[in-house]
Amino acid sequence: MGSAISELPAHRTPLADAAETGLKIVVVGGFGVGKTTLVRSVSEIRPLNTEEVMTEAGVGIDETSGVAAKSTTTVAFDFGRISLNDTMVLYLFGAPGQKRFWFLWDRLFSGTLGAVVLVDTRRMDDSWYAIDRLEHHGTPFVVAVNRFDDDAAHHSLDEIRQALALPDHVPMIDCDARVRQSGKDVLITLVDHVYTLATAQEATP
Ligand SMILES: Nc1nc2c(ncn2[C@@H]2O[C@H](COP(=O)(O)OP(=O)(O)OP(=O)(O)O)[C@@H](O)[C@H]2O)c(=O)[nH]1
Ligand SMILES: [Mg+2]
Repeated sequence: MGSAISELPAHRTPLADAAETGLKIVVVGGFGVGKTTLVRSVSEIRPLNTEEVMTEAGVGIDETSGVAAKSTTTVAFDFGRISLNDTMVLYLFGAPGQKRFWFLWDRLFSGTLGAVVLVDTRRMDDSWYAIDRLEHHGTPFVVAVNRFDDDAAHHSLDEIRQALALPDHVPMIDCDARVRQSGKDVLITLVDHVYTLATAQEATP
């Protein structure tokens, strides 16, 4: 089904007239794992970002360990759009990663078809909250490992699955959030997963 995703220019593509099914996807994960970057790289419209510059006032509050080069942070959410085919459109919501904004998450999940949990293996603990909330809501999700260049450890997906205690049925995929095709592959994995779950449910008497 993934191959149906149309190749569209990166910005300001008008929504097709035939578009009738909008599917909401959220991108969650810890602080600075690349959620905004992913929404930006795959969106076919200029994405809405609510980025604020991190200032001295955030020292001691914003957790910048491991992401020293980061200068902005999401304070509400990111919003982008990608067309799966002529009729189906994904609406992407990137969640804010910092703990002080996590109260927004539960509302963001309402009406969500599925979620991408972005993981930075250098700061794996930050992924727990996202996985916990999604399991609580019963939202289908996939785990995408955003490989940063300076991650020397380079854990395998199996090792990461074990570390996160993820059941076998949760799909995992490597990605580079900066690369459009890589981000699209993540979304295709999620949509395929949701589709498989839905057909399995239909088959159950
Ligand atoms: N090297 C490398 N840098 C990345 C990658 N993905 C994101 N970045 C950079 O990492 C920084 C953090 O990315 P963001 O997209 O702002 O992270 P976020 O998850 O939205 O952060 P919050 O909203 O503050 O939680 C940015 O400077 C990105 O350019 C990646 O795959 N590799
Ligand atoms: Mg962000």
